Amino acid sequence: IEFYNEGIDGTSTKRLDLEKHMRKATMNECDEFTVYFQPIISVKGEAVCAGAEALARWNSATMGFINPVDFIPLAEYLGLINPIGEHVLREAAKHCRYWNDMGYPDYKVNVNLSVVQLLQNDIVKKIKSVIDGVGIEPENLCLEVTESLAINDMVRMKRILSEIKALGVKVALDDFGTGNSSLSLALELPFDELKVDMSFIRDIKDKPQNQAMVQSIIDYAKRTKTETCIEGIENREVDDYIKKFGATWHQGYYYSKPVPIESIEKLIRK
Ligand code: G
Ligand code: MN
Repeated sequence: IEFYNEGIDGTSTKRLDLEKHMRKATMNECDEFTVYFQPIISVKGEAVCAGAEALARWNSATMGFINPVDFIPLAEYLGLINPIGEHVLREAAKHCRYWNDMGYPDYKVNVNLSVVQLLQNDIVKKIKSVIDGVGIEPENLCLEVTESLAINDMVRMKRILSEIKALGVKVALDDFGTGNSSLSLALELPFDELKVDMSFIRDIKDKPQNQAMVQSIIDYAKRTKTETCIEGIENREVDDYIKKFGATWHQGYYYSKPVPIESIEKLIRK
């Protein structure tokens, strides 16, 4: 006996629709996928914008504006994250090169890289071709990866990340502190930057455990000459409070939500 309800049909039709339109969008040079930017603030001295994290958005001609949580997992499953991710990487690098040429030579751009992209045999070649094609300084590009790496072959991941770093590109461990193996992963792989997950930050003022954990992560990073970025800062109170931890960068809605290119240019010129 099989049970049927309208919900099953509804979701599978919607998923098929999404899939159909996503395939079509990737065949059209991915131009429906735009890049939003969220500023990353250097807090070592006076707070100044140091660059931005690039975040993909899908502005579908037929389905409207679709958020990453609703299309990235499917794009990963279908392998379409490869062309989409490469498009996002190229666009982000182009904008960064532009900022660098316009008098901000140290501005950097952080781009999220899915583990599906990292598993492509020619990923290092692809990254190199973006850097060379766009002409961005490799050290102004930072690729963010997550712990989902760990479920794959560690030896292979170590080799790929080392090859990426050999291009001069920086590598960050995103959402650090969540998942099972983040500490061992940080020890095992050569990261330049740890991004402290926003779940530690939300109620940090009332949670001594969170304070201890964030301070420990930053102390560890300092000892190992790794940079740190605290994510998910939503208000001034938290921003002021966490300054004492001494991270390299702060990021979050308090400074700005992810915004389209025109808006980020106004923010970074301040
Ligand atoms: O996994 P990663 O850290 O790349 O995720 C970034 C996501 O976090 C983006 O979708 C962005 O919109 C969201 N984000 C960025 N800053 C904040 C914040 O201050 N609060 C919340 N709730 N979400 C944020
Ligand atoms: Mn990220």
